[in-house]
Amino acid sequence: MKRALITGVTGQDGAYLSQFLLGRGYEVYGLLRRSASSDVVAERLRWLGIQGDVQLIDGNLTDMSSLIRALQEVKPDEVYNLGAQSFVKASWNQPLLTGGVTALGAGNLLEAVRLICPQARFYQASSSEMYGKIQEKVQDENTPFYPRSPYAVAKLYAHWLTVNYRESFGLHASSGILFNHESPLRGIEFVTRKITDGVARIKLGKATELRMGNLEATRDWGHARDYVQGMWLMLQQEEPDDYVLCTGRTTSVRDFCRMAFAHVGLDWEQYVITDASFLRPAEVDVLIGSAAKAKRKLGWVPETSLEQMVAEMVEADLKRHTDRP
Ligand code: NDP
Ligand code: GDR
Repeated sequence: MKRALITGVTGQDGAYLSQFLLGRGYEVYGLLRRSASSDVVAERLRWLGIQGDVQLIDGNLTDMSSLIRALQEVKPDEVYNLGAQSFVKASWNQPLLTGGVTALGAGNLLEAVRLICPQARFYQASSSEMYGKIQEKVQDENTPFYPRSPYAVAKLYAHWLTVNYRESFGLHASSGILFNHESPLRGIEFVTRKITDGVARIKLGKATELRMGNLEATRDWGHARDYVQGMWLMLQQEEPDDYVLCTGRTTSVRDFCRMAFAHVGLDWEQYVITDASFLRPAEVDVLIGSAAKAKRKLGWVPETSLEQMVAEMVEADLKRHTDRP
């Protein structure tokens, strides 16, 4: 039986990846950072009905000793580094914490893997945010990076360190440059979930408006369930490498609003209000990727359409608000 250690196991991707790996017969271990709200910490694993199947180990990406201990205990075949301060907007308010967790945390983990279990295969959660200020119409593995936030700068450090540890020490370390992916388990602060939650509240009479930032930004949105399979596929290859995962379709925040409100028969323009407090000091205007390499080498293609995902997310939020009045 293979053993996997996942950092960020309590997040959206950690939950879906755990479910996927358990389905493949893996023993799944997740790094859990200490929190005062420990009752809600495994909420996403609970949502998927797998909270009892994932073995949680205390640790923090900023505490190298805890990573060493976790690796010694688990002896993993595969390590997935999904842990991060992942909310772009918050990274301007907490740039150093973001660097500490998202950049140096990855460094801590790579170094711990090198020392404790250099045979383990390593996955780094890189991001399309690294492209930032777009210089090419469609982004792929060869597109130059131009990060536009402290978060993206931190991700770039972790990305290059992953490449460097592969080239310097021969680690089987791969980096997935993933474009935005969403689901009913997406954090509420991210735009898609904020919208579907807002739609559900308005539909059920619990709110009358939805305050939003930049409606013109466009993103290449896929479903997290599809993307975690791509992560796993990267680690099954003989040679480590870097891969873009995306859908190849871009949609504006405005159109996402339109689709989500339309799903419950409402006109978004009656409810959405723009509010400058949700704007960012610097914006990533457009993202649209090409996953041609992942398709060719991994046989990976996303299965869920944007329309299906919007419907799934709105329905899940309607249910949440109906179940919890
Ligand atoms: P989430 O924000 O949902 O999850 C982040 C996870 O990181 C949580 O489990 C969180 O734990 C954990 N974490 C935060 N700080 C630490 C720390 N100091 N030590 C250990 N763990 C920590 O992110 P997603 O699931 O959406 O994304 C997974 C990864 O993929 C992230 O690295 C993200 O930056 C990256 N990514 C995401 C994309 C997306 O569209 N979703 C696209 C590209 C990259 P806790 O529950 O305690 O807060
Ligand atoms: P992003 O995701 O920054 O792309 O990072 P987010 O959903 O936060 O923003 C997407 C776009 O929507 C615009 N926007 C708003 N965003 C939020 N959160 N709230 C609003 O009210 C709002 N109004 C408009 C934003 O300005 C932006 O243009 C996500 C994270 O998961 C990262 O960790 C990951 O690396 C990237 O996706 C790929």
